[in-house]
Amino acid sequence: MKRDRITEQLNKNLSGKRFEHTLGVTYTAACLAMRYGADMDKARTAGLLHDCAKALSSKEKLNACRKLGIPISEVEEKNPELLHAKLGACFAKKDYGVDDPEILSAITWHTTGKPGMNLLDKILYIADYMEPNRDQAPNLPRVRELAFVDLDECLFLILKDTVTYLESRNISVDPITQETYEYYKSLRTGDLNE
Ligand code: DGI
Ligand code: FE
Ligand code: FE
Repeated sequence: MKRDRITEQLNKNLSGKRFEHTLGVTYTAACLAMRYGADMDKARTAGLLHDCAKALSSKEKLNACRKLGIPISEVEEKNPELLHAKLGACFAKKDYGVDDPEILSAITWHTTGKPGMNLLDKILYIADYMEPNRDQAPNLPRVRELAFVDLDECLFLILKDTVTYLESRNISVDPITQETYEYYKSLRTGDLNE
């Protein structure tokens, strides 16, 4: 599907607020792609579709995953919101005709991140966190500056604040989020090799 059709479709499927966020992520991902020489088209399509499964209720997310054969972990069972990432990648392929494995990977990992993300994964993860409509997270000015200076350092800061936030609200941290945090923390100090 062409990007303009995808945009029309999403405008129908998502709430006004979610659609605005989606456009914010799309343009922020495009800016980061410019900065780091990533594929601009892939960054825009990934941004556009990253939350395409967000409108389903928790129950619908769980049911859709069961129907599509997407495995549900214990943490996902308790926090079905997490599933919108994997489900989003599945819908992107099935309903929007996206076949590119890099785009589908970036959508799959945009919520938890994963250790050793590739450039597009990182760009989408960071764009989702810092797009212009976001205003709740701490350290947003620093994150927005760092994103254009050092992607891995930026990821570390986002993951640190995310884990701190989840723990402060007694929300269970997904093991992949925790691993991702440890991974980008260890990259800074070189602990990974010790
Ligand atoms: O979909 P968005 O709201 O744009 O952003 P997102 O895909 O990063 O999802 C954000 C939500 O995901 C936020 O409420 C925190 C939650 N989240 C991120 N990592 C974890 C998590 N929730 C749990 N339970 N565990 C995690 O590790
Ligand atoms: Fe999301
Ligand atoms: Fe998002």
